[in-house]
Amino acid sequence: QTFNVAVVGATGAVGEQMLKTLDRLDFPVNELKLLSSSRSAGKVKTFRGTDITIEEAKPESFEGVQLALFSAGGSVSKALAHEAVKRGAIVVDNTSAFRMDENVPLVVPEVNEHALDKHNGIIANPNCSTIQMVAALEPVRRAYGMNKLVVSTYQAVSGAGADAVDEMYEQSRQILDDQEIDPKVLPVSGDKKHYQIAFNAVPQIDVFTDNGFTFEEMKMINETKKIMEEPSMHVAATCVRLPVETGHSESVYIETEQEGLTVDKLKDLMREAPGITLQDDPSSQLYPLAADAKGKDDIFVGRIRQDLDNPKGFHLWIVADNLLKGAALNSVQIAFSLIQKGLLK
Ligand code: 11C
Repeated sequence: QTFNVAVVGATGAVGEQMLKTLDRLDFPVNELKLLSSSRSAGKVKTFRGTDITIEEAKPESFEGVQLALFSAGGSVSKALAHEAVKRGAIVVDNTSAFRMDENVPLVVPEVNEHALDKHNGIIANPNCSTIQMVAALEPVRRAYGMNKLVVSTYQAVSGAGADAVDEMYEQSRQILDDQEIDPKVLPVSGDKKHYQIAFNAVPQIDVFTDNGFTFEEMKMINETKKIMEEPSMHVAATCVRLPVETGHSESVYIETEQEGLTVDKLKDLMREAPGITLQDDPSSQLYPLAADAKGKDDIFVGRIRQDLDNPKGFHLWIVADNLLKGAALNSVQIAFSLIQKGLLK
């Protein structure tokens, strides 16, 4: 069986990866519709040898569509996802628009594929930095329980979109050439102030919320509890942007509920986990690097250490391509899960 698929936001950094991922994973596409804002309508993209003209996304665009992959920003999803569902499509939404809605499953297939069974037309794809963390930690949580999770991120600029990537390269050149820089995009294009990203580390991703955490930090906290179905787990996050093009890195500290986990057992859990590659050998300086993770489907885990004061505490370094497992790949994996479960018709 093949399916009529729409990609909404086809020209964005994630949309671009969505097309490549559908193609290389042999997703059974009958007809592919590419949709976007009016700004990008009329552009042409090639999919499996066929040129497809991008159309402006409107409610009627979804007639006959069975699967709609949205990644054109929260406002587009809010305006059009329900319209797509009304017309019979299942929506996999890669924005934060519906993630915390209790009627919307928030899914990383390796962690909570079962949540798809209760979908009401919309399925949310989590935030990139959340996906790689929960997918790596779920095998530990299942085997030993988890009370506490504290994460600091080292996030790539492509998470903030193509304009942010351009800004990083332009600023780098300007600084090397002793020219003035004029930050306009990062840390958040819509916020009041903009800061240098080249040769810098910026502790703000997305806007601040009233409690002093940024929205990105709150996404990591709330989404993790929802996906792992652990509402009372203690989760804290500090999210930092670095001048890395693609590949989010995370320093994670966890405390298990039960005793008995060791570094060797944790490494075995990582070796056995789907979609995880263990890269951990201090004697040969082997550990995950963002530059190596770019373009790869797997999540890379290393620097695994037992805490020196708490035997139930462990430290890990988790790295993944934020545009692939963090976005496009996870969305396409959700779509495959829907097919496997007979939910996509
Ligand atoms: C970043 N994590 O790196 C963000 C990008 O809620 O899907 C993804 C935003 C989201 O800036």
